[in-house]
Amino acid sequence: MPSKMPRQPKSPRSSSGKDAASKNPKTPPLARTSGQATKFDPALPPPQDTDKTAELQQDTIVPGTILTTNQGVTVSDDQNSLKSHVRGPTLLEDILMREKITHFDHERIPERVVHARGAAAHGIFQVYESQAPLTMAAPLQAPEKTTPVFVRFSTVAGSRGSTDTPRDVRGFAVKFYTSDGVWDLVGNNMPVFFIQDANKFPDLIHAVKPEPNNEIPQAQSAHDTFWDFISLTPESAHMLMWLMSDRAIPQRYASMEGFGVHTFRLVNAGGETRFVKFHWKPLKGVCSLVWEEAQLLSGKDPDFNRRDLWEAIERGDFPEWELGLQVVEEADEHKFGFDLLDATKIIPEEIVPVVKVGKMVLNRNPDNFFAETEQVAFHTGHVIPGIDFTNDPLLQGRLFSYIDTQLRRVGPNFHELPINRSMRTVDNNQRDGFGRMTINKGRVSYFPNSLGGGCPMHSAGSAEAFRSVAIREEAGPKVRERSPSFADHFSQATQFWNSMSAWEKDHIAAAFSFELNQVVDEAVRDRAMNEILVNIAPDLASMVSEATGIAVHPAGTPEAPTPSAPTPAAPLKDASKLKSPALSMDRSPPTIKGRKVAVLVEDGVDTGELEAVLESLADAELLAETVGPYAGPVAASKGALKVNRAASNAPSVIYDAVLVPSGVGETLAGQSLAQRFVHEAWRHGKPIAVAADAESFLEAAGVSISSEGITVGEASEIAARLIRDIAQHRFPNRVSLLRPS
Ligand code: HDE
Repeated sequence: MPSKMPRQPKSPRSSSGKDAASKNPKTPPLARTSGQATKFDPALPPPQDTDKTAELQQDTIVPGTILTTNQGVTVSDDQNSLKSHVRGPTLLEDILMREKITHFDHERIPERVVHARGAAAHGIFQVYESQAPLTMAAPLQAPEKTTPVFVRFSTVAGSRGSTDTPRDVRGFAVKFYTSDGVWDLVGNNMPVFFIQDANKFPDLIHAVKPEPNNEIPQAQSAHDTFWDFISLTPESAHMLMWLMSDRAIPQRYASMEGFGVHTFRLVNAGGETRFVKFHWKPLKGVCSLVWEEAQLLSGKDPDFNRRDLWEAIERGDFPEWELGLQVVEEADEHKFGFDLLDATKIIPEEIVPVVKVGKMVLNRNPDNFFAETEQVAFHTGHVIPGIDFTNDPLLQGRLFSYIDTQLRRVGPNFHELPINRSMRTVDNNQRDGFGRMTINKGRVSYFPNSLGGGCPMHSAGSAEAFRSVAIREEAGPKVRERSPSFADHFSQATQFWNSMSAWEKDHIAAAFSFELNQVVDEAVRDRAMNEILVNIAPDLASMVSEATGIAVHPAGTPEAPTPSAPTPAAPLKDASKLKSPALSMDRSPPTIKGRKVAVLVEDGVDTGELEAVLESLADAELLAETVGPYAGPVAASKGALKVNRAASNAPSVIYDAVLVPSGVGETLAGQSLAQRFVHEAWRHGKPIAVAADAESFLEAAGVSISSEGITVGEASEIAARLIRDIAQHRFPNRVSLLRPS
């Protein structure tokens, strides 16, 4: 029989909702106190408050040996339907077949309207020091306390079955199972957004999604409708810069930054409130792919990012991020020259530093993709005491949209599903609906009541209850308008451009050129150039103009656009000097742990040397794989050597670096597949190290030996030099993407 994990009740909590143990070490963890909803069998031991894994186990099924129906009846034969005779028609009476097929017919739920493709993992969050002066938020109180989290990364535009590596924004959604209830920080890997008002979201998404007549193209912004919308929406200029940068093609989820995007509020126990922007800083550093690599990966390994996340966690190389806070005092709200409520703006880190207050570690893969990754339901409105909202009109719209979408996608009782349910017992008068799981006892499901002793009661006087901050709103007429303080659409786009290194500018201009070369409509191309790019940076516009053939209309000519067109409400600032160095990715990652090296092997490889190389790479915490002509053995100097991967199945784009040991160069030089392998690695800026006898192989592959990050040397030294070069991530100056040689 399939067996459930040992049965435990859902975690009972103290009525205050705080982890009693963390306050008073003498109190047994999670002692049951009066006032709290209890489970049917209170005699069973409660799980640890902080252990979501244990809590999930009560719904985790381990496969057994005996096949049953959904009603628990043992099945004798599940491969043949019931027929009137051996060659006769199937009978309506075949309850076994009907149950099986009907369930199958209903296996899918609607995919997310955006962010459909994603991957997720469990983990924990721990604060470094109490942030009680800033906020009551439970995970930010005590360093000795861990809060379970479930994090889902996603792309936006593609369907659930699309690829991991399109040019796109990545979702970075964190569910904290806190002792005060669930808190969702539903962010992205970019700190700004395309639009300022939620009312435009359906337009944006309709424009970027596949075009409605033919559902083409999948998971791409490089098409007419996206650029039509964007070129008419100057508020998107800043986000467009992020999207055209390599941030839109992250190398791995573990090397992405995350951002809450909106300005939120922190609230402390005294009711004081401050503005805050949330950041996630990856401890692996911020690293991206290059565009051609991302495109190749889409075909060769569409699961590239989710595979990396899964495998890293399986081998114990846990992805980690620090939570950063940018805190702004209420009194400073208007000192920035842009509006904190405008989600198209960042607060440069050089102006308000990001203070790192805690760490999140992802340490467990889900057991079941559907039950966890697909059914997880995030909502920006899932907040706990200590966190509150601002009037950002994008955030305000999200507060409506997420609950609405979960009701449609997962159902009214989505909060009861194991992956969504609060670690704190839920107790209210909401009842019924599809798939209700709890059996709520008693006659009373209303308030006020006397028959239920007035329970469950409001916690009006409790300091720990959620109550919205009593912000004093300005008086004014009810309007359907954008605030004039949201009118500067270009300064921060220019600031982004100014903050980039030369190779990053090259990649951004190449990305714009790729996209606009894909756009067919001449008016859209023209508008993207002359209404948007020209207003961001003239040098960007001329680089893209050269690579697309779209003319820049000189100032003073009839076609010349108005700066900040089409409807500037304020004069365009001189942004040419704005710069925020923190925006650049031009820095080496702090660790090389877990990077993958392809070691190309063939008949004739020197076994001793290969073993030494593999040992050096392993000592540096790199993952080396031998890549041969096929997955079987090659004839090495000391006999048959089983290789890890066949070159036909393991393209260079799945590796970070390539090494060619001695004894194989000549053979490889005659193989077009091997040549393509190193040529691509070279084009994509990856470190390459080859033994001296493989120099001619590099030449045959069209690799410029004098370029940075290429080592040709003695067998004893190439591994060390490759390790040193891997520490730089890439050598992006080798090949211009805008003007490829
Ligand atoms: Fe979302 N967004 N969004 N979004 N969003 C959804 O909720 C929406 C926005 C983000 O892994 C939907 O469960 C509106 C900004 C992530 O499950 C939906 C607006 C940011 C995820 C929705 C925005 C995000 C979503 C679709 C404009 C970064 C995936 C399915 C106001 C801060 C979460 C779902 C996951 C998902 C609406 C803009 C992040 C329809 C209306 C800005 C990471 O509710």
